[in-house]
Amino acid sequence: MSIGAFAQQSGISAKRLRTYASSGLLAPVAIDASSGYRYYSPSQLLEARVIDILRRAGIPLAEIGAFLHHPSEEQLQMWTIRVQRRASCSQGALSSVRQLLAMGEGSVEIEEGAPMPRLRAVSRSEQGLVRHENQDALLSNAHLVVVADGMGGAPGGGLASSMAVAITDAAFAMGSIDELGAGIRAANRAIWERARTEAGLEGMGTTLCAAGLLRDGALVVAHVGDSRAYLFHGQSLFQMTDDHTVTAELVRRGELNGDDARRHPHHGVLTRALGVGPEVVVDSSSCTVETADRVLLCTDGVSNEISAEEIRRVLGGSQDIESAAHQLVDLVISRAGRDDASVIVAEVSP
Ligand SMILES: [Mn+2]
Repeated sequence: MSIGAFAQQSGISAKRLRTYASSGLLAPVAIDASSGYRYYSPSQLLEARVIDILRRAGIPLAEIGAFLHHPSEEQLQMWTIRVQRRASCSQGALSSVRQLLAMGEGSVEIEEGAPMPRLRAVSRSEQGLVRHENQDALLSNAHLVVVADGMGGAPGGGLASSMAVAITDAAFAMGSIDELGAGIRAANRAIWERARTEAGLEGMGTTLCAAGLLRDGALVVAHVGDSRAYLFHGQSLFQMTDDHTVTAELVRRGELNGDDARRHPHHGVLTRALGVGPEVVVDSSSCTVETADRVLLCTDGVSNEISAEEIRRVLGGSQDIESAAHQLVDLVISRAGRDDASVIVAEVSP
């Protein structure tokens, strides 16, 4: 079928079909070498419909690509939770604006006695077998949890991760998601400056993953690299971060499946880290949380050894966060992982 006929049959414009193709989705079955005309097969109509419906639901094209390779009920569930959480965040924001406007000038203050949720956190970090120091750094307080996984050998790696968590902590005052992102960018610049001016520190860098509670009760997550944040709500586990690694990006584009990624020669190679350049792009997201929701931050020494399903079972099966943190790290140790392994398990409490 010509692209025009396919567009008519599928109800998707030719322009959008070209966009999908350039994103690695729904490639034409043939392209005429001389004219450049694209041809589609009628058997691609179903896939075209699925792609277009998911896109209209706000799912990024990269995630759609990975889903088409391995369609799963789990992924649909995760998207459902995400869509619900986005909607409730937006509704919350709109009703806050309504309240603020109704209260008028001078009302932009925290109500006295208004319940402000807190995080209660437990950290555990275990040194790996490869190095002589643990280069993971962790920080937790009532409103912020941060993990960072340093790289670049001693002493740079450990210094970079400690600088990253300290600067992020200093910048975050529960104000906004932008404040958290700005703190992480400030940490990036500080590490980069120090790495290029101080002897023996060149090449140091770090990942960073942070989750903070805002005054309005929203949870904001920001990260660079492959340290992860998960939200455990009800009995569902939702990964809130996408790894910035070569293989994870190939998987998101649908060019590699998860099993092959583990054996890929570039497995674990970061595409973003703090300290490697003057600027860094920070990914961030936010959601509403409820009392008893649990947040897990972990470094790749954990996520490389245990699966999301194992994490879900531990978080769902443990009485308290202390035992959850211990069980997670014990599980990693039982796999004889060679990397530093760190977790922070936090619980939202009133
Ligand atoms: Mn690591």
